[in-house]
Amino acid sequence: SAYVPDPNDKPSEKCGVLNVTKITEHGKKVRKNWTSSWTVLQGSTLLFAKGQGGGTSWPYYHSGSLPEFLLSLLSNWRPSAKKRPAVSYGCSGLDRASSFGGGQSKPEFTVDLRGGSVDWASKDKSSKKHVIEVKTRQGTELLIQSENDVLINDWYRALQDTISTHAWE
Ligand code: I3S
Repeated sequence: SAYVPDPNDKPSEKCGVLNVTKITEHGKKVRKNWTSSWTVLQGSTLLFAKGQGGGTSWPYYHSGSLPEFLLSLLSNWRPSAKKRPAVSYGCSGLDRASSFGGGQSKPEFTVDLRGGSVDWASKDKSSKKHVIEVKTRQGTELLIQSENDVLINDWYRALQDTISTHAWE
């Protein structure tokens, strides 16, 4: 039978530009590096992409050491990763082009939200307003922020929904 969209269905993905920084990686504190990032919530995965040009740069989008960065380059060159077109994830290319100046972008990093937590960040985490703190089961902590309070409230709700509907198996 043909697929009939249910008007009550929530969109399965959400995307937009947010300011983001890691604060912890593998349970270890890392230096903040606020970056404006194309952000996609797809299922239980939260993905951050560079805005323009694509590719991976060090140190701007990588809080690890140089050897770790080189390793990440290697793993990005797996044939399986190569086959995936750069535009296969995250809302439409148009959405990205209109809000982030176009160009192809590659995922910079992804986090699995299953079993994680989302909360408003306390004042000691950042001096910025509207800051969400995301903690993952893998020991990554992120701050995401927008000056737009409507937008950030939408993200807060979407992230909360994701965590409550995608259980950790
Ligand atoms: O938590 P911190 O250390 O006060 O975070 C600030 C720093 O990352 C700062 O850069 P330097 O490490 O070069 O000082 C950033 O410019 C600030 O934006 C960070 O604080 P906020 O409150 O904006 O998250």
